[in-house]
Amino acid sequence: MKSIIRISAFTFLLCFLFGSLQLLAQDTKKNEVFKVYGNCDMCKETMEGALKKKDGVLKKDWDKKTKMLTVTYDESKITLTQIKQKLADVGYDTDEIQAKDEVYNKLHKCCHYKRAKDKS
Ligand SMILES: [Cu+2]
Repeated sequence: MKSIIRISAFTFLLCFLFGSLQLLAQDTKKNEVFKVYGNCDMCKETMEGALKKKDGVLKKDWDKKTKMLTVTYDESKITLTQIKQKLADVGYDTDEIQAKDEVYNKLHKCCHYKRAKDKS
């Protein structure tokens, strides 16, 4: 009889631990919406392709009209700045991080969006 109590207590403890671990894991999920400069569907593909699940980006959706990118990411794996850096690496500016000119220049002609830092 004693062992049954012990086993159920153990099971209960396990469930409790597992449950709280799952809660902790969910807590690291974050949602952000921010502007990414771009033009067209090709831009959307490039941007979204740069943000990978294995790096911690769970969901991404760039709106061509509003130029707003909605991301859901795992804070324990990637930071918002790192996400913006990844976008800059493939040629897309955010207000925080700008792409290098050489990367921007390599973008397809139709993807040459008007840059925030453009003087023209
Ligand atoms: Cu484009």
